[in-house]
Amino acid sequence: MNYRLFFQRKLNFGKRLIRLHHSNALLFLVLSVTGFILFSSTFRSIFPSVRVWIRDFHIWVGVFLCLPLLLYLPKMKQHIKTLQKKKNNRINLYFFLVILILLIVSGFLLTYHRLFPPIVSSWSLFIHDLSTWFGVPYAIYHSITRSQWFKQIVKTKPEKRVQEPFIIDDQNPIYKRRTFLKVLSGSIIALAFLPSMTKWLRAYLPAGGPTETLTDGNQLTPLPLPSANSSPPIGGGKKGEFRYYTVTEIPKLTNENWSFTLDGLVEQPKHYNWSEFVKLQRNVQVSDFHCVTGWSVYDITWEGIPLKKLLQDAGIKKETKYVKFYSADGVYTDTLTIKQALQDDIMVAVLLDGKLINQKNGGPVRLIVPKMYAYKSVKWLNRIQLIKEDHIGYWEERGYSTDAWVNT
Ligand SMILES: Nc1nc2c(c(=O)[nH]1)N[C@H]1C(S)=C(S)[C@@H](COP(=O)(O)O)O[C@H]1N2
Ligand SMILES: [Mo]
Repeated sequence: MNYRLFFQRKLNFGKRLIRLHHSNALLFLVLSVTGFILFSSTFRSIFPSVRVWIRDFHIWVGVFLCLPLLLYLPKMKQHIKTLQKKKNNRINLYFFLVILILLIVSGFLLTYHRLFPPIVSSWSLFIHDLSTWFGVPYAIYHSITRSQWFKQIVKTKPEKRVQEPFIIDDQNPIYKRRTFLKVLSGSIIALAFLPSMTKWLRAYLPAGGPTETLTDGNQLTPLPLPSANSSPPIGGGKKGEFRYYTVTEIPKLTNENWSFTLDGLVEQPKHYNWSEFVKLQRNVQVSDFHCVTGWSVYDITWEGIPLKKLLQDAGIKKETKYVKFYSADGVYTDTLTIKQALQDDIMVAVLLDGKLINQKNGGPVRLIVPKMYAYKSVKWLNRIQLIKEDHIGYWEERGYSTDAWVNT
C-alpha cells in the first residue's frame, strides 16, 4: 500500500470536512439572523419594505444550506468512524443533522404553503420555530466552547492539556475549569433565550396561554353586550394564539377619537360614533384565521356586522368595483373587489369569543376575511370606502401576493 497517498487522502478528507463545516456554519448564521428579523415584530414595523426581500433571501440561503449537507452525507460513514471514541462529538453531530433536516423540510413546506391546507403550514411553522429555538442557542454554545479562544481560557499550563480529552478526572483542574465554563456559558445562553422561547411555546400549550386581560389600551363605553351565541362562544373558544402585528405604533382608541365611516360610491354615506355603532345589529359566526407566514387560529367565535349587510344597507352604486378598508393607524389599508366583499362570512367584527376585541388584536373593530390570508383583515378598522379604481393594499404594495385566497 502506498502510505503517502493514503495519508494524503486522509488529510484531504479532514480538510474537506472542515471546509464543509465552515460553509455550513456561515449559512446557518445568515439564516439565523434573517430568520430572527422575519420573526421580529419590531423589524416588521421599522423596515416593512424589505420584508419580502429578506424572506426570499432567507429561502435561497436555505436552499444553499442543502449543499454542504448533501456533500457531507457520502462522507458521513467515514466521519463517524473517526468519532468512535468521541461520544460528545457524535451526539453533537446527530443533533445538528436532525435540526438541519427539520429546518430544511419545514422550510420547504412553508415556502410552498399555498399548495397545502393551512394545517400543514401550522405544523411546519411549529417545527421550524422549535428547531430554531433549540438549534440557534446550541449553535452559539457550540461555537463558543469549540473556539480557540475558549480553549485558551481553559488551559492553565500548556503541557497539562495533552492528557485532556481522554482522562476524565474530576480532580484534574483543567477538567473542572472546563466543565465550569461550559456550564456557565450554557446557562447564560439558555437564560438569554428562555423568555422569548417560553412566550412562543405558551401559544401552543392546551391552556391557551394567559387569558386575555382587559388591561386594554382602548377606552370605549358602553361595552357591547355579547349575544347568547357569543358568550359562552358557540365555537368553544379559539384554539391557538394570535401573533400581534402592526406596522405603526398601536393606536389608542377612545370615544373621542373613534368613529366609523362608510362612504364613496354608496347611496347613503354613514358616519357613526361608538354608541351609535354598538347599536347596529350583529351576527355571530365561527371561523378560522390564517396568516400567510404560516400560523393559524382556529374556531374563533366572532360577533359583528356582516360586511354584506353593511354595504347593502347603505346602497351600493352600480359603478362600484372595489371596496377599500382603512385603519385608524392612518397607514394600513387593503382592498377587495366588490364581488369578493359580498361573501357571506366577511365581517366587521366587534367581539371575539364574547369579549370586545382588544387593542393589540385590532379592537375595538376589525375586519375579518376568513377565506383569505389575514393581511386582508384590517385592524383598527374605521373607514370603508366604495371605489371604482383599484387600490393596492399595504402589504401587496410591499411584495405580498394580490391573490390572498387560502387553499382549504
Ligand atoms: N392595521 C393593521 N392591520 C393589519 C396588520 C397590520 O400590521 N396593521 N397586519 C395584518 C396581518 S399580516 C395579519 S396576519 C393580521 C394579524 O392580526 P393580529 O395582529 O390580530 O394577530 O392583521 C392584519 N391586519
Ligand atoms: Mo399576516
